[in-house]
Amino acid sequence: MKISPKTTKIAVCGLGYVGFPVALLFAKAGFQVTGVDINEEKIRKINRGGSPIEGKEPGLKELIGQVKKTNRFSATTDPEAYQDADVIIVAVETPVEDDTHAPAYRAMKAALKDIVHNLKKDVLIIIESTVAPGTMEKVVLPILEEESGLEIGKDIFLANCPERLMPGHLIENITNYNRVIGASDSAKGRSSSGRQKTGGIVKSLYKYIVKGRLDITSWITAEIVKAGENAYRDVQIAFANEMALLCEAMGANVWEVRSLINECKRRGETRFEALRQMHLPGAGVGGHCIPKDSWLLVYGAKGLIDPKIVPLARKINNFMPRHMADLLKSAFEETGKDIDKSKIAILGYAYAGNSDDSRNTPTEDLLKKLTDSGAKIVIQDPFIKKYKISLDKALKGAQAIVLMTAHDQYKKLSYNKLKRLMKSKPIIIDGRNCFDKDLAIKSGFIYKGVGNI
Ligand code: SAJ
Repeated sequence: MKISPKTTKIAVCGLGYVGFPVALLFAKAGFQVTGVDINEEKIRKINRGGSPIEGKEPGLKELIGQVKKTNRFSATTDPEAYQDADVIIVAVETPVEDDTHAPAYRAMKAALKDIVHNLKKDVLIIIESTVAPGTMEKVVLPILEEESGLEIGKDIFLANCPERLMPGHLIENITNYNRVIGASDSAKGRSSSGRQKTGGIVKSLYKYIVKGRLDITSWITAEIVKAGENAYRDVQIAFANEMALLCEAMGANVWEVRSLINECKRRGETRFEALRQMHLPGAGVGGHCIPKDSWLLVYGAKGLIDPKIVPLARKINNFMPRHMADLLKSAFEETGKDIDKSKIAILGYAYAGNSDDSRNTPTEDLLKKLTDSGAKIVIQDPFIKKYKISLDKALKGAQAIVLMTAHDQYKKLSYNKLKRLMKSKPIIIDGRNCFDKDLAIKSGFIYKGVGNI
């Protein structure tokens, strides 16, 4: 297969935070691209020139405008659109079950079924979704081969190239992040030459939108790298959160501790191994990736080994929203006021700052913890339609602020204005170090921050 914008037709399955910008970038690069998604409202919005992504996404609006002029991109709910494609990129969600943490591949399997029933020979299928190690061989390949009667590596080609992007930085991340391409030409004989052939084709395709390095390896290695890099981040964050709890217990400020730990180096030190990068403690870890990719990683080794640190990191990070509720309760005790007669303003429902993405948001875990408190809870978030109320309205008559998300809007609040809006002895529980503790206390607030009480 020779990749060229003039001849190669691309279909992108799943038009979310990954699929939508990827489809647009390939269309901008000159390819004819069809987006396929089951959500009719989203399809209508996209074909009207709109975006399914509400949060701040630098360059996305301009990119939509540029591509619209080319007529090289359209979206549909009809899986027959795959019949015309030479390359099919799959970017659907891959959550895990809440109880067992096993992969929940409903969307993935449904997408593969739609694809396999509209497949022509010599098609290249690329999985961008993050999956548990072993999924390409044990889930994706069997669905494609058994239902089509075609053979991977001979009649159709299969690779994985896990996405590496964050809401709020989508286009920049796709363009500049190095990427890993997993290619194996058949389950039977994973010949390195086969890998290079398919891997080479995928590389020649991604070169049109990715300026970062493109490394070719096997399916399983690419699966482990992606789930692993997110588990690595989760473990780093868990260490920061445990440090915060330790600092609270020992009466130190974790932010001062963190900056001094990260300064533990020689002057002018550049050697990577000598540098420390303690992550940010906070109110919890949300999003579609970090909270579940750790479980995808350990699922891959299910029954083979019993990992310790990755599940423990999940436990520590899942505890943080509950810790926010505990800080709030202890602050109320200091005021001598009853939480059940009070209004509490929760600032931030999205899982990350300046994003509209609320998947696995830590705010939900905080709400669960506060449901029996009897307090009147108001949620404010400038990016989430349901909670788009004015800050003044949210804070008027509130006894406490619980800050869960580091939106820019919350970083410039005036303490005098807050005092005017809120009840006497007002409380600030700061889950993202957005407030200045000393200034808040000087202004008459009871302030408790994660790692800084
Ligand atoms: N968080 C902390 N402390 C930190 C960093 C993050 O508490 O030091 C929290 C955030 O507030 C958020 C959650 O963790 O609730 C996840 O934040 P994130 O910055 O990791 O954002 P994601 O999940 O959108 O992006 C991650 C990134 N993975 C890595 O950096 C290894 C991104 O590169 C991946 O592409 C993305 O997962 C993904 O799609 O897998």
